[in-house]
Amino acid sequence: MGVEVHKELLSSIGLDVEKHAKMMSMGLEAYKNQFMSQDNRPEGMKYFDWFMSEIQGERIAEINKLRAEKKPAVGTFCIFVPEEIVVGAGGACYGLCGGSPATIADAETELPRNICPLIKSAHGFKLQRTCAYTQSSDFIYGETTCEAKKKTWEILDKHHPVHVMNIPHMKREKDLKSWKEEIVEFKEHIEEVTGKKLSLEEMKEGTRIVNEKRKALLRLDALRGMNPDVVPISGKDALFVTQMGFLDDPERYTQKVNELCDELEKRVEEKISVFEKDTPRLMVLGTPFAPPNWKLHTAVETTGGAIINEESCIGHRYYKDNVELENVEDEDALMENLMKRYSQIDCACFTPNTPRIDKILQMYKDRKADGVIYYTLSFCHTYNVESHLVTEALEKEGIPCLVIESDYSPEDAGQIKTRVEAFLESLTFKKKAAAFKSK
Ligand code: BJ8
Repeated sequence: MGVEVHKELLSSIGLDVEKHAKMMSMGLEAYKNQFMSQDNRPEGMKYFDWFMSEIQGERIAEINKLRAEKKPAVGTFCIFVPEEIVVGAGGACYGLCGGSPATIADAETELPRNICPLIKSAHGFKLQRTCAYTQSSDFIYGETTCEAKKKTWEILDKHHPVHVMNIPHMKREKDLKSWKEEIVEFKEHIEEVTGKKLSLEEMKEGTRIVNEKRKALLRLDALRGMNPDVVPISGKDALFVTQMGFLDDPERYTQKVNELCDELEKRVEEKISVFEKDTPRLMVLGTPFAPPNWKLHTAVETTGGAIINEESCIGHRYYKDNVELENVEDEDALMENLMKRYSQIDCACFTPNTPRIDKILQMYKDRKADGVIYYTLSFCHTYNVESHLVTEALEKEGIPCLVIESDYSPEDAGQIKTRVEAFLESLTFKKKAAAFKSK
């Protein structure tokens, strides 16, 4: 199994097979060291370990089988993609590689140095032809969320077809109206790719499947973060499970996440925690963690902290809302409900974006967290600027916060660890002082 078995297929989609194999073996090694070495992992992680070994092998074969049946394959870097429509058409909608420093130097031959590493990494994967997902895509879904992304699509389109959806930056009535039109246009684009009209029933079925996936993830989120005395799974494992939700077949994935959650429920009942009692519980806020970006989670959880939630697009922002299906009798009603669901995403590209701040404060209280880390990728202006408003609100509530800006290079890993260490120490001190006071 793995990439070796699928060498012929990988080369037929234009992948640089040799370079790809080297990168995969490094990725698998990193996974082994950082994930499989953790103690007391839930049994249910075995499926995800297997999936990691087949991430660019068996799963790519599945996607290409769908393509051979004229089903769409759509790659994306953003959660604004109406994946329900792709799934409804029987296709695959997945996140593309964009979390590795190994492709950045190549990307910088076409893109400026001082833009966010996610965009450069993704662009570099296309230039190097080392992401089997990108190579398998009928088209890449682009959106107009940030300046760097929307200009990169014009350059990326020279190498691979890109369909750009205009995401408004405000949520007034006229903006929402145009958003709905964009979703209709996306659906028409899928129909062009497949050469077949999509029925309402197909789209409703796609919506049902994706709703179930998000429900399973929300269940995982609650199990890992809402029980103050027990953390039944490490933050790193929970992050990895969430990351794989952007790649795996949605129905199989939902089943596996629910199986994992059944096991975690038992662990909570039996008080089986992967962290010692009184380990500081941290929420992470900010920009997405595209795999293999595990730097922050590794730093926190090898330093004595537990990450109990990601307020991020590879995290709570992705699965917090579902699409209403009740009483949907025609296509217009479904498009309206899709628009309503997607416009609840509180990405920092919107102005104003106050619901995000209210949500963060509520999440903090619900999870009885001890502190937060506001994480932004370097040169992500929207999240970086918004951190001012978020930290101001946190400060008012007396919530301890550490702000970290980082890229994908391993160079600042030591420095991050030191800052996290100092932060955790201050939280532990605070906790002890509070316990002493209440005696
Ligand atoms: S909905 S957060 S996935 S846009 S980190 S590329 S914003 S400069 S990833 Fe995002 Fe969609 Fe919003 Fe989520 Fe630009 Fe910032 Fe880079 Fe970003």
